Amino acid sequence: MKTTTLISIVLALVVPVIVTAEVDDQGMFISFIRGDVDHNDVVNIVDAIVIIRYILGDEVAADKIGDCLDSADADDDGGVNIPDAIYLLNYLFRNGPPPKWPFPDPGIDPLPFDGILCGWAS
Ligand SMILES: [Ca+2]
Ligand SMILES: [Ca+2]
Repeated sequence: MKTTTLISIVLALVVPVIVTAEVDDQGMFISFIRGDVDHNDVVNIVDAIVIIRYILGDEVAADKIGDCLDSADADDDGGVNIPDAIYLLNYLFRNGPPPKWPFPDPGIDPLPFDGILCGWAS
């Protein structure tokens, strides 16, 4: 078997899995503001509280985040955890670094395949 044939077979098997895991024909990534967890166009202490409540399993907090878990990943490390809430609080009250892009204006995550998504809008 030629190397190019083998590469084609591997790509044919792998690429559709990646694509179907992240994109379907009905949706796309949606614009968001990182740190604006409750999607009211303002980043404030409520967003940090929503992150903490989400981590603790609060369903109301999960509903506020909706299908944009990426908005809660304030430090854009691909996970939502206590450091994200601390990151926001540090920004809000201790002159810490702002949430990673997209912030303060809405946008699409430049690295959308980090395991956390914001989408889909059809
Ligand atoms: Ca907010
Ligand atoms: Ca994070």
